[in-house]
Amino acid sequence: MKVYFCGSVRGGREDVHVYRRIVEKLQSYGRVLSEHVSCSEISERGEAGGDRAIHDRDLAWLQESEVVVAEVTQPSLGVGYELGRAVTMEKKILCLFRPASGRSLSAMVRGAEDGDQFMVKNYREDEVENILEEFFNSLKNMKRT
Ligand code: 6IA
Repeated sequence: MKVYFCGSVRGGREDVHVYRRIVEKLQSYGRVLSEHVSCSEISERGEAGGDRAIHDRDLAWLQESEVVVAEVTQPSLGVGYELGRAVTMEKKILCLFRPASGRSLSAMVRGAEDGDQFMVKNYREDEVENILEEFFNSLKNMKRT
Protein backbone atom coordinates (compact mmCIF):
# COMPACT_ATOMS: atom_id res chain seq x y z
CA MET A 1 0.00 0.00 0.00
CA LYS A 2 1.25 3.48 -0.82
CA VAL A 3 0.75 6.08 1.88
CA TYR A 4 1.21 9.84 1.66
CA PHE A 5 2.16 11.55 4.92
CA CYS A 6 1.55 15.29 5.41
CA GLY A 7 3.25 17.36 8.09
CA SER A 8 4.28 20.97 8.43
CA VAL A 9 7.51 22.14 6.76
CA ARG A 10 7.44 25.94 6.39
CA GLY A 11 4.59 26.10 8.88
CA GLY A 12 7.15 25.18 11.57
CA ARG A 13 9.11 22.06 12.46
CA GLU A 14 8.37 21.82 16.21
CA ASP A 15 6.56 18.47 15.82
CA VAL A 16 9.11 16.70 13.64
CA HIS A 17 9.73 14.05 16.33
CA VAL A 18 6.02 13.14 16.19
CA TYR A 19 6.14 12.98 12.36
CA ARG A 20 9.09 10.58 12.70
CA ARG A 21 7.10 8.34 15.03
CA ILE A 22 4.08 8.35 12.69
CA VAL A 23 6.16 7.61 9.59
CA GLU A 24 7.95 4.73 11.34
CA LYS A 25 4.60 3.14 12.16
CA LEU A 26 3.22 3.85 8.67
CA GLN A 27 6.18 2.02 7.17
CA SER A 28 4.84 -1.18 8.72
CA TYR A 29 1.75 -0.84 6.48
CA GLY A 30 3.38 0.11 3.21
CA ARG A 31 5.55 2.57 1.37
CA VAL A 32 5.47 6.14 2.65
CA LEU A 33 6.03 8.24 -0.47
CA SER A 34 6.62 11.50 1.40
CA GLU A 35 8.75 10.13 4.25
CA HIS A 36 11.24 13.03 3.97
CA VAL A 37 8.67 15.31 5.70
CA SER A 38 9.63 13.50 8.92
CA CYS A 39 13.39 14.03 8.48
CA SER A 40 14.90 16.46 10.92
CA GLU A 41 17.38 17.56 8.23
CA ILE A 42 14.57 19.37 6.37
CA SER A 43 14.39 22.78 7.99
CA GLU A 44 11.62 25.38 7.78
CA ARG A 45 13.53 26.89 4.87
CA GLY A 46 13.52 23.42 3.39
CA GLU A 47 15.40 21.46 0.79
CA ALA A 48 16.72 23.00 -2.39
CA GLY A 49 15.21 22.23 -5.80
CA GLY A 50 12.56 24.82 -6.42
CA ASP A 51 9.01 25.15 -5.23
CA ARG A 52 7.39 24.08 -8.51
CA ALA A 53 9.36 20.84 -8.53
CA ILE A 54 8.33 20.16 -4.92
CA HIS A 55 4.68 20.94 -5.67
CA ASP A 56 4.55 18.82 -8.83
CA ARG A 57 6.37 15.86 -7.29
CA ASP A 58 4.21 15.94 -4.15
CA LEU A 59 0.96 16.09 -6.15
CA ALA A 60 2.11 13.14 -8.27
CA TRP A 61 2.82 11.17 -5.08
CA LEU A 62 -0.52 12.21 -3.61
CA GLN A 63 -2.24 10.94 -6.74
CA GLU A 64 -0.31 7.68 -6.57
CA SER A 65 -1.15 7.03 -2.91
CA GLU A 66 -4.15 5.13 -1.60
CA VAL A 67 -4.20 6.61 1.88
CA VAL A 68 -3.29 10.04 3.22
CA VAL A 69 -2.29 10.55 6.86
CA ALA A 70 -1.80 14.14 8.05
CA GLU A 71 -0.51 15.42 11.38
CA VAL A 72 -2.44 18.69 11.63
CA THR A 73 -1.50 20.04 15.07
CA GLN A 74 1.07 22.50 13.71
CA PRO A 75 -0.89 24.69 11.27
CA SER A 76 0.53 24.50 7.75
CA LEU A 77 -0.82 26.00 4.53
CA GLY A 78 0.81 23.20 2.54
CA VAL A 79 -0.86 20.47 4.61
CA GLY A 80 -4.24 22.20 4.28
CA TYR A 81 -3.73 22.46 0.54
CA GLU A 82 -2.74 18.81 0.25
CA LEU A 83 -5.82 17.77 2.22
CA GLY A 84 -8.09 19.75 -0.11
CA ARG A 85 -6.48 18.17 -3.15
CA ALA A 86 -6.69 14.71 -1.56
CA VAL A 87 -10.43 15.15 -1.00
CA THR A 88 -11.05 15.88 -4.67
CA MET A 89 -8.89 12.85 -5.55
CA GLU A 90 -11.23 10.82 -3.29
CA LYS A 91 -8.39 9.49 -1.13
CA LYS A 92 -8.96 7.90 2.23
CA ILE A 93 -7.76 10.52 4.74
CA LEU A 94 -6.83 10.42 8.43
CA CYS A 95 -6.00 13.69 10.22
CA LEU A 96 -4.29 13.50 13.60
CA PHE A 97 -4.56 16.36 16.11
CA ARG A 98 -3.09 16.74 19.62
CA PRO A 99 -5.43 18.87 21.82
CA ALA A 100 -2.67 18.97 24.48
CA SER A 101 -0.91 21.48 22.20
CA GLY A 102 -3.47 24.07 23.36
CA ARG A 103 -4.29 24.84 19.72
CA SER A 104 -7.69 24.69 18.13
CA LEU A 105 -7.96 22.83 14.83
CA SER A 106 -9.27 24.72 11.80
CA ALA A 107 -13.02 24.28 11.27
CA MET A 108 -12.24 23.53 7.62
CA VAL A 109 -10.39 20.39 8.68
CA ARG A 110 -12.44 19.40 11.74
CA GLY A 111 -15.63 20.15 9.83
CA ALA A 112 -14.61 17.98 6.86
CA GLU A 113 -14.88 14.81 8.97
CA ASP A 114 -17.49 12.53 7.42
CA GLY A 115 -16.90 9.32 9.38
CA ASP A 116 -15.79 7.54 6.21
CA GLN A 117 -13.48 9.10 3.63
CA PHE A 118 -12.24 11.92 5.87
CA MET A 119 -11.44 11.08 9.50
CA VAL A 120 -10.17 13.42 12.22
CA LYS A 121 -8.77 11.92 15.44
CA ASN A 122 -7.67 13.67 18.59
CA TYR A 123 -4.79 11.87 20.24
CA ARG A 124 -1.96 12.01 22.76
CA GLU A 125 1.49 11.34 21.44
CA ASP A 126 1.80 8.05 23.33
CA GLU A 127 -1.39 6.78 21.64
CA VAL A 128 -0.30 7.37 18.07
CA GLU A 129 0.70 3.80 17.16
CA ASN A 130 -2.63 2.42 18.47
CA ILE A 131 -4.66 5.03 16.58
CA LEU A 132 -2.86 4.14 13.34
CA GLU A 133 -3.34 0.44 14.03
CA GLU A 134 -7.09 0.96 14.46
CA PHE A 135 -7.33 3.04 11.31
CA PHE A 136 -5.47 0.54 9.12
CA ASN A 137 -7.46 -2.37 10.58
CA SER A 138 -10.68 -0.57 9.72
CA LEU A 139 -9.42 -0.11 6.13
CA LYS A 140 -8.72 -3.84 5.87
CA ASN A 141 -12.20 -4.66 7.18
CA MET A 142 -13.78 -2.29 4.68
CA LYS A 143 -11.93 -3.98 1.80
CA ARG A 144 -13.28 -7.37 2.93
CA THR A 145 -16.91 -6.20 2.99
O1 6IA B 1 3.35 24.88 3.97
P1 6IA B 1 4.28 23.78 4.44
O2 6IA B 1 5.65 23.94 3.94
O3 6IA B 1 4.22 23.60 5.97
O4 6IA B 1 3.68 22.45 3.76
C1 6IA B 1 4.05 21.18 4.19
C2 6IA B 1 3.51 20.11 3.26
O5 6IA B 1 3.88 20.43 1.92
C3 6IA B 1 4.07 18.73 3.56
O6 6IA B 1 3.04 17.82 3.88
C4 6IA B 1 4.80 18.30 2.30
O7 6IA B 1 4.19 17.21 1.67
C5 6IA B 1 4.75 19.48 1.38
N1 6IA B 1 6.08 20.09 1.32
C6 6IA B 1 6.44 21.32 1.69
N2 6IA B 1 7.77 21.51 1.51
C7 6IA B 1 8.24 20.34 1.03
C8 6IA B 1 9.52 19.86 0.67
N3 6IA B 1 10.61 20.48 0.81
N4 6IA B 1 9.67 18.64 0.19
C9 6IA B 1 8.59 17.88 0.07
N5 6IA B 1 7.35 18.23 0.43
C10 6IA B 1 7.17 19.45 0.90
C11 6IA B 1 10.75 21.54 1.55
C12 6IA B 1 11.59 22.38 0.76
C13 6IA B 1 11.16 23.78 0.71
C14 6IA B 1 10.74 24.29 2.03
C15 6IA B 1 12.20 24.50 -0.04
